[in-house]
Amino acid sequence: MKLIKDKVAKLSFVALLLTVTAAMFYTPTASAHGEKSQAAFMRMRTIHWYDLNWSKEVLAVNDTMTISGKFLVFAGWPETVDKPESAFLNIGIPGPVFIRAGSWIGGQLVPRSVSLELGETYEFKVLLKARRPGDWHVHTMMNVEGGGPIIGPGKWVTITGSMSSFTNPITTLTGQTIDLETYNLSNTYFWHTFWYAIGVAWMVYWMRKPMFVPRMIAVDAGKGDSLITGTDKKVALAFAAGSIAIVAFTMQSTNSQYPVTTPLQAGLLRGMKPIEMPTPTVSVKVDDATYRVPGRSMNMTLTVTNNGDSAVRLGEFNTAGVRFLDANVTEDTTGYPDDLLAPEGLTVSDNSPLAPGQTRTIQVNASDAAWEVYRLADLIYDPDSRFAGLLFFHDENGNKQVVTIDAPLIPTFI
Ligand SMILES: [Cu+2]
Repeated sequence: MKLIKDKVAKLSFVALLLTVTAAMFYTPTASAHGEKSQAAFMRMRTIHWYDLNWSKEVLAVNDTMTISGKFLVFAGWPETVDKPESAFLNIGIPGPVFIRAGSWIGGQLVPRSVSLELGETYEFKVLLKARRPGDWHVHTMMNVEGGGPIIGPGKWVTITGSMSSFTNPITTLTGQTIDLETYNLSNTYFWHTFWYAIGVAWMVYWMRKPMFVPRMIAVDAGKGDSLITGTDKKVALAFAAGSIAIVAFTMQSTNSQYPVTTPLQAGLLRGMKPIEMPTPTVSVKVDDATYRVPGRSMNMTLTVTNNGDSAVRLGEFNTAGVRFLDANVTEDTTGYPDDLLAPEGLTVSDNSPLAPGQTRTIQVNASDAAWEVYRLADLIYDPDSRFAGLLFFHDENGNKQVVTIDAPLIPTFI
């Protein structure tokens, strides 16, 4: 009996060790960071990110890269998300593995929150400087006050090198060049330690003598005054006067060491310059749109009219960052994130060139694992079964034009 017990104990121990080891080595790599769990219709009907470009996929610590592109603030903005009256162009990374050296909307530096208009398209650029080695999934994103984070497509970027070599030099308007990575750190440490030590010294001064029971007895016996001696009063005065003197003196010396300081710069930036988008010469009417539940595709019936002077073909449908392409018309050359790119995801019933002046009704099928992986299929759980997206038409000269579509998206069940 004992033998069996020992064996069981031993085996349990081995099992425990294995579990712990397995847990230590199991590092799941998430391919999306937050956006998948957000309501599908919100992702489809808020901000459309497109023409994205990541200038690098691998870079060393201290090197810079840019993420640039355009975003369209969808006109049919959901009710439960405040209008982007006050929004902030952010970047989605796990802490400052990069630092944001600059960000621009329409050519203007945007270190503060900005006002965006529904229906407008803006051009943006973010300059990132690598700080921490590793593989990072870098997202463009927009924080909307009263709305939350609106997460754009994420792409894996690798940083090599060593974080200890990271520097962040800036030259102030007083002509001094400092490294923001370490600037003022020793000063911060010094003053916190200094005042902490004074606090401790005050406590230790009183803790030298018995603290509780004898004092309680003395107070109870009506001899409380005997507990504070003349020396104690002098020491208390020294601490009080000393503290005030140190504050006054060091404030003065700080002011003379840094004679020019300004308050924190803040305030909403209005008047962001949108792109003057040419009125599309292709007009599209969504006759109906459905998706299979369960399934990984959506179908649309579109009536397309070409009012331009060059024949066009449908090259892409883009919704919630997922790009469905018709490989016969276009291919991606920007290194768009694999998991969001369906290079042959778009099937069009008749995608022959649509001549100027012609109208054609087409069946369009957008199909890819991304529909399920990114949980756009979870629209079935949303309280507003409508979608929105961008269609890209290509003309004979290789010009591209964008048409926004939106319509109800009706589920079909098997
Ligand atoms: Cu991510």
